[in-house]
Amino acid sequence: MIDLRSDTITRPAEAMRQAMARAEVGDDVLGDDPTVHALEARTCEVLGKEAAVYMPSGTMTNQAAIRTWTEPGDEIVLEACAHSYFYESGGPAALSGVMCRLIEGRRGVFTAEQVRSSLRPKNEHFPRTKVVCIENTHNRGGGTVWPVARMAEVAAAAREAGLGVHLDGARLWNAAVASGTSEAEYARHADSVSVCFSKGLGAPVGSALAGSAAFIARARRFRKMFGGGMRQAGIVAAGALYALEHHRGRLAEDHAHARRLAEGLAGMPGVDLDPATVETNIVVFGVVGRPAAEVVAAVAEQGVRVLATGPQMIRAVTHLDVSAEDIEGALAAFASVFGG
Ligand code: TLP
Repeated sequence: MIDLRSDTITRPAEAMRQAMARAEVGDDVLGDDPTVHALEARTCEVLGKEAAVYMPSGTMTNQAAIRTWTEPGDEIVLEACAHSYFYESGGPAALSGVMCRLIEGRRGVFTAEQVRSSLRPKNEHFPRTKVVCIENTHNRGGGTVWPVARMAEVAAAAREAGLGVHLDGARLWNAAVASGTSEAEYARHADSVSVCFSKGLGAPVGSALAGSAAFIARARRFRKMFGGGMRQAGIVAAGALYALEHHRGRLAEDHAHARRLAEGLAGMPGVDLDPATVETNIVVFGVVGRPAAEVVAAVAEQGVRVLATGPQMIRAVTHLDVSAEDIEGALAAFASVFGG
């Protein structure tokens, strides 16, 4: 099987498993786990933030951040296809009781002007808007990288209006490698940042939320409330720490594989894809004249797994466990299905 459904599917290799097996542990809810502390400290360094907290998933870091920024009845501003809105099971409504004000981005990226025009004056009729959320890279946008200048403009518009900025940086590592802008440089334009160790970095479990000490202290309470306080979490944190130290540098390889996949696919009849839109490890393409689900089933029969992300839309994601030969294998399977 060549599994391109997501970069979440990687399994820890031997060296990572060794690091996990050797990890020193303690009860993290009681603040005693040295490996979790080390991961949180290293995450702060990489992001240039004061404090960080380890959590089981990216969904939890995003939702805990939203809850930390708001009170029920408040409003958050997000892109219309943002993961926190689109793929987190209605979390903002259920867990924070907030309204979502949506902005239509261009492949997930929006402008400062769009932020300004979505805001309303302070008045008792309106919900209190608290935070603008940015997703970099943008998943449904197709792994889109935010130029740091655009992020700075959007952050300035948010701050002018007294709003916070939350960055869903589940794939910030990919954005940093693709753009040459460091994670810390991006994170400077956000007050809270969520990063994930179990996507491109290939760890089995976990994300971190970073920000000011006061923000993270409040977020810790919501981690506990949402059931994310883990005990001897050092075992999994060690995998995350290993990933952070060893797997960031190799992401360019995943991006090259995605580009090769996109170039191959773009030449096939029935595929709607401009390879220039593929900036990182996510390839999103349209299928013309037949349902995406049918194409997904047909390539699965040939040992290639991808996801239908819309009636006519397919997503393929490259990662640590995909080789250059796998990409050629996937292209051969697609060619036989599309008749390229
Ligand atoms: N994305 C998953 C699915 O949920 C769609 C994937 O396969 O890409 N932020 C972003 C930008 C994400 O892409 C994801 C996961 C999350 C947050 C949530 O992370 P987890 O899966 O750890 O809850």
